[in-house]
Amino acid sequence: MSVLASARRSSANFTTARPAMLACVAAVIGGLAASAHGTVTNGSFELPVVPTSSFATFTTGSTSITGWTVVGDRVSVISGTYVESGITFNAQSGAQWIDLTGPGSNQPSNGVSQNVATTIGELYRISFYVGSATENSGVFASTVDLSIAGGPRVSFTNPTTPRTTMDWQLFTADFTATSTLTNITFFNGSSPNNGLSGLDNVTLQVIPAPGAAALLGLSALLAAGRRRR
Ligand SMILES: [Ca+2]
Repeated sequence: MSVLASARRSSANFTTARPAMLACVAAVIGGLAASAHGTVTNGSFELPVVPTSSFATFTTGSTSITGWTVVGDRVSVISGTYVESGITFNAQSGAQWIDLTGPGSNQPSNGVSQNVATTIGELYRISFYVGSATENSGVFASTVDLSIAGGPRVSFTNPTTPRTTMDWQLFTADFTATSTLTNITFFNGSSPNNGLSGLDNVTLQVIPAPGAAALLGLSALLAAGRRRR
């Protein structure tokens, strides 16, 4: 168990600590719930707002992390100003990120899951950042696993491990939707003795079909030709 994981066990569960703030967050959730087709809700893990320079832990089945359902044992949303052993565990985007290891747990089944609206037959690209750092022996190169539509877990490891801050590396995965709702689930892919599986800034975009892209290119050429004439 890592130092990071040990420290986080002492944190109070946020869901019982900040009712007023939760009410405020709920209002924001109302807006996000109507997210557009092909978008990831709360992909930057900015909700719920956790205490500055600290973190909040959410257990299995929880839907308190807006848009996501916690799977496995538990996970933590971390403030980007959280500091431990000289490392500032900064967010890649916004003020917060998520550690999928779960404090004091580190189970490979830990993660978060979301169903996104998709169009059957369309090609999508999911993009996300994996955060890594080095802290004594308990935090090292971090791995996030991704399963799309219940498919096999694919591992994404960021090998860059600074000692004073986190490095964030962008990864992408493409898939063709086979349903009007596609499940995306991120799991803790780090080894059990690693207290870090950092994830932030999950986004989804439609990749135009080759035919559509060619037509767009042709339109641009025709427009340019008209301008020259
Ligand atoms: Ca974020």
